[in-house]
Amino acid sequence: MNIYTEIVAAKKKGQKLLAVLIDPEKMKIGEVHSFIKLVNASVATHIFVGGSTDVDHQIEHIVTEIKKYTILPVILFPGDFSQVTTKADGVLFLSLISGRNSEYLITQQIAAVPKLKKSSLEVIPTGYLLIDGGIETSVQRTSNTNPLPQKDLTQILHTALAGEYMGNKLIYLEAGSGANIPVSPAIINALSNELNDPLLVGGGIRTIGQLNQAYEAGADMVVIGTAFEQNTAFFNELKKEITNENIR
Ligand code: 1GP
Repeated sequence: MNIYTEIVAAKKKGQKLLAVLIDPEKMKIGEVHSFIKLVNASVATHIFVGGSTDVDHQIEHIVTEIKKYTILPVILFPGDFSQVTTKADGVLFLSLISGRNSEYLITQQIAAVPKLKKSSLEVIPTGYLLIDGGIETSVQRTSNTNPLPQKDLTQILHTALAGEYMGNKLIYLEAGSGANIPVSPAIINALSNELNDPLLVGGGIRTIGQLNQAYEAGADMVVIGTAFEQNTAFFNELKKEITNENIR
């Protein structure tokens, strides 16, 4: 499986992708099977696993359990290097380029190398931008960086383009898990017009309307966690009502 090649191919065809985010701190091992059954029956195309923290080091167990029940690509979305496990298919190798904390620009990346070297994980360099989602989110707290205000469109655009010029293969706009305000369609639109990289958008997307808005504005992949955690019926609602026929 080449995860990145498939994302690029979907973008070329205009197919939209949906990642379900599983936070290892919020899911118990015993809940994984039934949750993954719902994911498999839904329109989701990818599973992301990770969180700002994983105090009990559950991620490897959770990923191993997920892999038993699905053929969807399982991609790590790590809050720090300790969340890298060889049991997944790939890893978003994140650089928090909206921030100025060297810990999340290079230190954590170096710390991840010993595990990555020994693994067959597909490593996908990803420029990660934290955008103000209206509340202080855990990614903001943990990373100790300030989000970019949504009104600073030029700064957001230039940061994303710098991320692309630096060689990142994906650009990820993050309003933060549980954000009040998702990344605006205007920002998504401006970036998708200028970037070559596939564009991922997540944080605070809870409704079919918001999901469709993000796709229509140019998001190639939307990442949703909280809405599925809080209401598993959302999987079915999406299936019935999603207007975007291009989603797999
Ligand atoms: C993925 O952090 C988000 O980018 C997930 O956000 O939990 O608000 O869906 P939600």
